[in-house]
Amino acid sequence: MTTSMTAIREKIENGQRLSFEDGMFLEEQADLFTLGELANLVRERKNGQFTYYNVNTHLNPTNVCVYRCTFCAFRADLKSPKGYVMSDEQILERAAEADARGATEMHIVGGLHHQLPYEWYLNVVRIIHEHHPRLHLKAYTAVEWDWFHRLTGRSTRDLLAEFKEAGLGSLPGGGAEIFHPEIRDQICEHKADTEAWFRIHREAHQLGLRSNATMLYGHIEKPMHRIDHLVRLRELQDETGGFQTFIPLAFHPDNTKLAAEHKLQKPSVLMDLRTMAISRLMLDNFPHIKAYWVMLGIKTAQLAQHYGADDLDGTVVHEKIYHDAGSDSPQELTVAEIRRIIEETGRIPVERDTLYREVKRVDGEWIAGPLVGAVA
Ligand code: V47
Ligand code: SF4
Repeated sequence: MTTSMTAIREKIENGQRLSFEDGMFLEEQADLFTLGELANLVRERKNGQFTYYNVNTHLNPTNVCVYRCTFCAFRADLKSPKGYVMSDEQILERAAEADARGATEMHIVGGLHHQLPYEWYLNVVRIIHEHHPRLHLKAYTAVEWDWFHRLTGRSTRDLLAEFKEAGLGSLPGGGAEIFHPEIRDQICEHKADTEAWFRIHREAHQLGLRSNATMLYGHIEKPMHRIDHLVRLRELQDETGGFQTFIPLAFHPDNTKLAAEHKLQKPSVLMDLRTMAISRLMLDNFPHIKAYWVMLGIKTAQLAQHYGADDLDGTVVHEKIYHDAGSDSPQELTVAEIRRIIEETGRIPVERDTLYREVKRVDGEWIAGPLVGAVA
């Protein structure tokens, strides 16, 4: 073991922050087992033996999108036969189905349609909240909020406040991709830039809305772009404390321009686990790290529970973004399956709601209370 690894280990054991250079060392020189051991130490310090999941569903109200992110297999052109826009009836049917199944959360994201007005997106949240107030609406990424600003000329703070009134519960972590301009300009040139992404999450936190953060890895980015991404997130978290979970998203290459142009394959399981562990180690102020099973596959998501992750996401019904890009994970998991998957890893399954309160179920009803575990 080199001096630098010894110094890094000492910092982690003493709960001290790792520097950018430490992160680069971990990326370039640490072996997988050491990364796993150290990430697990932090994971157990923060969340004990618990692994969290929720009962949720996805809603992608439209896939028609003005942007052309080169990694995206989900979007459709305005006139494409693949394009769709859901009607109010279809949206409410999905929400009713979720509510009847006992879902606590709807995760709502989609394309930025060429012709739909701002009010259409607001209406999605408003009608679901009016008919199903128990569903927590985790809706619209920073890219969508930036688009609403472009549509209306209004400030994103004002728009977030209006949506909060209409029933918005929190923001998902998408649209982050890779913040460093060397990469961002190549994979999603026109959509919300890094500054806008951070400003919108800061505003959401200041309005009392929690949010998540993601990183799309395993394509053309280099280690320094990943570490830069994590350090930037850590800085906003120092300022607001509003992030709940970080979700590393592995690039899925099928049907994407990015993979075709650069001849890219799916990242290996080794890269998935290394990225999970390094994220846990660098993001010392994030309470949770999520191994999103839809993206990683169930086996890697299980392994990840020993490489820093403490969350699996949810039952996830109707997922489209990853399945369009070649994910061979199932469309949904039952609660019994998700609990078994967690128990097989030796962890204790805990159902949480979106805000990480523990969910208790009695006779088909549920209530959310304080979280078990030692979240620091
Ligand atoms: O921003 C799109 C990614 C994100 C591909 O907040 C792709 O709890 C890989 O952010 N290969 C949207 N990734 C999904 C997202 C998310 C997922 C789960 C939980 C949460 C949360 C948020 O999906 C996009 C983009 O980074 N993405 N296409 C692809 N081919
Ligand atoms: Fe549009 Fe989102 Fe796909 Fe980019 S990732 S093309 S913004 S749907």
